[in-house]
Amino acid sequence: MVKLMLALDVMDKKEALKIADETSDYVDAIKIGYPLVLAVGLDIVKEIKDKTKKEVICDFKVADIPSTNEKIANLTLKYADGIICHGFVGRDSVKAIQKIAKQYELETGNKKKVIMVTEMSHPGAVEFMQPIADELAEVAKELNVSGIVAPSTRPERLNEIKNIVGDIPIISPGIGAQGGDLDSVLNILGKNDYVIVGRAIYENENPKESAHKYSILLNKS
Ligand code: BMP
Repeated sequence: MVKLMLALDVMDKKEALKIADETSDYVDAIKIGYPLVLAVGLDIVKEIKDKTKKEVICDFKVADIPSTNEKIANLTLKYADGIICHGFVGRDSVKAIQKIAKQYELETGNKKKVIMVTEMSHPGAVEFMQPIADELAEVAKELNVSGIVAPSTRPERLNEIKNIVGDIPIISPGIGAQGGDLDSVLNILGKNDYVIVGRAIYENENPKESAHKYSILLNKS
């Protein structure tokens, strides 16, 4: 069974907590990014974790020099279970985040995930990212990151990237609002992988029902 990660890109605290709470029976993890954190502050990570007891991943697509990446990772991983970063900035920048994740793991005993983007799901990703995505996937494997991001909007590319990264878990956006074909994606992904769904759940008039529907579809995989 492929897992479900809710992309909680709403920008209101009450709404975020309500949706997180009412969908929590059906989602395996919650992804929080700039829209919510810039709107209401980083404390929302802890609040959502406390309320749902779910894994919370911060999607900050960190892409800076190693010393700045370290600072961002330090602030983020205090409460978040994982952080998403870019790999195109170079191995040293990713390793800086992995170093902080390791420190937190040693201090707290809790696993902290460092997830690296390979190819993005939007049309513009074919311009600059797709040509280097296979190499990024090789780097992800070499660095033994905890997960990679790869697109559900291009199942053929998802498959190629999966073949490169092997057993590194994939978190894959593009199902729902971006029009990705769930059946094709479920033929590729496995039990350690996640499908990310955002708007199709939180913009639905009944987010709980929508999350339930996706969980049933994924259960059949
Ligand atoms: P939605 O299901 O509403 O399209 O949301 C997808 C989520 O995944 C958003 O949070 C977006 O920022 C993120 N995302 C993406 O869509 N494509 C990528 O390549 C990488 C992402 O993190």
